[in-house]
Amino acid sequence: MVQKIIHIDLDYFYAQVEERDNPKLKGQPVAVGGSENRGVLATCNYIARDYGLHSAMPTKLAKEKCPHLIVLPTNMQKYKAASTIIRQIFYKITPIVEPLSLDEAYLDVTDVNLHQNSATLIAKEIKHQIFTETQLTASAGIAPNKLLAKIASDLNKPNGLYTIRPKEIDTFIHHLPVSKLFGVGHATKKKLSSLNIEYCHQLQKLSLSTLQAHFGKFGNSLYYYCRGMDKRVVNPSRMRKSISVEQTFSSDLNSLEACQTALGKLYPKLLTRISNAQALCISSLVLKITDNKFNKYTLTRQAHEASLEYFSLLLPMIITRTAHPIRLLGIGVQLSEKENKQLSLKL
Ligand code: DCP
Ligand code: MG
Ligand code: MG
Repeated sequence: MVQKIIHIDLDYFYAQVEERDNPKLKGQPVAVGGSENRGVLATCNYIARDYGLHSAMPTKLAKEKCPHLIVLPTNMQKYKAASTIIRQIFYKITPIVEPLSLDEAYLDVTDVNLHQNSATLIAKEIKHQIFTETQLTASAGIAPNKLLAKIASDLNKPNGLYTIRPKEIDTFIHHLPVSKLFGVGHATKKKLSSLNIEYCHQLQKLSLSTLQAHFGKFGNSLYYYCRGMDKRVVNPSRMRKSISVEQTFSSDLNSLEACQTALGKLYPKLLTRISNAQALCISSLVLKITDNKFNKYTLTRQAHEASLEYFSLLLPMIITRTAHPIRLLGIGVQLSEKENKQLSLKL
């Protein structure tokens, strides 16, 4: 049974939201990100990309390449509001939705009885609904598996749609650069290019055992990916349910004060992880400790933001559960898919 997978990804997401909300920005190079002093671009529109700008580029360098670039600060509340709407559109089509980030998801529409089960027409409808409800454009990739659907959604960006039918896979994959394959980052690309491999048809010539010898377990995936094959299923529960950080101390902590200091150091790390995960909504805070007798304690409290003040307030409540010094401290958040409009992640 052939799967029908749609991958949807919004175009220059943060910058497009800003453009939508301020029509004066239309036609100008626009980026969203940090300041010129140490900041980087979160993203930029396609006009700015023509100047060679891209996500994660230092803002200072971006301004050098494109002096009339307009750089706006991030406004996560607005991006999350748009994300909530697009997810609701996905869930109206099928419950088998795997969100990858705020602007992106896989949908398994194999058994969706809409548009005579044409995944391409379903994708068109999703794009149309997204535009009607958010005035934002998205790109869609339609293919028999996740690997190809994601590659396809990137092909005609912005506002693109690209379908790879089962019988087209061999031709499509033949001249595809290996760097487009899932999991092939800088290091793997370099290793492959040292083996004179740049395209999938060249990679297909390597045996499974050769690939395993060079790349370990990932060699196995590569063997199938370079043939356009991918067994990964759309996993509706993949979105992270919690995010945490912890530290085991080289010498045990003997006082509440020492624990508060340790908490202060762990906290920024937690914020970074939350921000990287692009989580929609916090539902509770979690603290955990292990004392030097290896007794473990956990404290969970409902909360809608990860504030240091609340963690500090909860800390004595968990510390007093043990009479022994503390060897490990962990803090974290539990996440909820449901966005509550008044209460949301505050960084
Ligand atoms: N993002 C970020 N830092 C990065 C990459 C992305 O903060 N290094 C944010 C900003 C993007 C959003 O995530 O708008 C979505 O990321 P995408 O990779 O989907 O990129 P865009 O949607 O911006 O552009 P594209 O049109 O290529 O999808
Ligand atoms: Mg995007
Ligand atoms: Mg994306």
